[in-house]
Amino acid sequence: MTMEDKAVVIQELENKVTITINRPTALNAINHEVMSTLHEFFTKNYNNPNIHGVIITGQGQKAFVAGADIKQFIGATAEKGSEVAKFGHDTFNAIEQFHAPVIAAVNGFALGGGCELAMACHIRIAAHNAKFGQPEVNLGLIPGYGGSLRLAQLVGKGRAIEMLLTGEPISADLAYHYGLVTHVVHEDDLYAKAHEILDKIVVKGPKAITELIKLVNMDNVNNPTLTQEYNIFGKLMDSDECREGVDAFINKRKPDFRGKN
Ligand code: CO8
Repeated sequence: MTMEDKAVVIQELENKVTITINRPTALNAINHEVMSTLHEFFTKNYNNPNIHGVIITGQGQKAFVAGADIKQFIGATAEKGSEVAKFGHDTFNAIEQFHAPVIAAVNGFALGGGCELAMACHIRIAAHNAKFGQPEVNLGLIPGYGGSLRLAQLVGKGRAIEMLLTGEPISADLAYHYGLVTHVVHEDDLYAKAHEILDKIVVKGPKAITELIKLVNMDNVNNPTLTQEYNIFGKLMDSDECREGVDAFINKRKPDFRGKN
């Protein structure tokens, strides 16, 4: 298997790791291979002193990550749905609690699980063409990787609930205005900006950096909203509403949710 065939490409240079989600034909949607590679990296390397910082991005010009792979939702039971969502939670919690800074360099669509991946990172920066959203309601679903909690934490409850209930994406500029990202730059400058931020952090005391990351994210350890979310996600996945939403997405038509349960 060449590097180009891998769903996630991990490169290390001078103690900084770049993780690229590499499924551009599916807009970098998160399948099992993507999630298990992220899980392995962030759990195995926790406290690895040789890793001073991480940048996560998506391959290509169009997407950071357009969500979980919807094509894998077909035929899922409630139990399987909760199990897959919980594995995503474990992975994103490991990112949030990582000992070194993790920056999301958002280079296009960050939707559903993609927005949730960005929100699990410590810092988010965006290219001008980035779009953020939690469109799960279009599928008769809710976020399954922590979005119900982290979006409200980052943008406030009022903005979060409008984004969650309408499923409408927002532009990079609005995301900046909401505080969801801290910088919006030209596409060509995105990685330079991510490195510039990391370079400011990696020269600081690493123990202090780790303790700050833990303190800022302490409320999310065993947070009940997170545990409820993956159970409810599973339950909704095994519903006619979700089957209609997924079928509509795959067949490129508008869903008709009325009368479904
Ligand atoms: N999953 C699978 N395939 C995808 C996804 C996705 N999330 N997003 C895009 N693709 C595929 C399309 O099906 C299409 O494939 P094909 O060429 O074979 O038809 C290809 O990528 C290109 O996409 P489009 O042709 O649709 O490109 P457009 O520019 O017309 O539209 C959009 C781009 C607006 C991003 C559109 O693709 C879209 O709406 N995608 C879905 C976005 C979405 O709903 N994301 C949320 C998914 S649910 C989720 O993330 C829940 C997280 C918790 C999961 C818990 C575990 C089970």
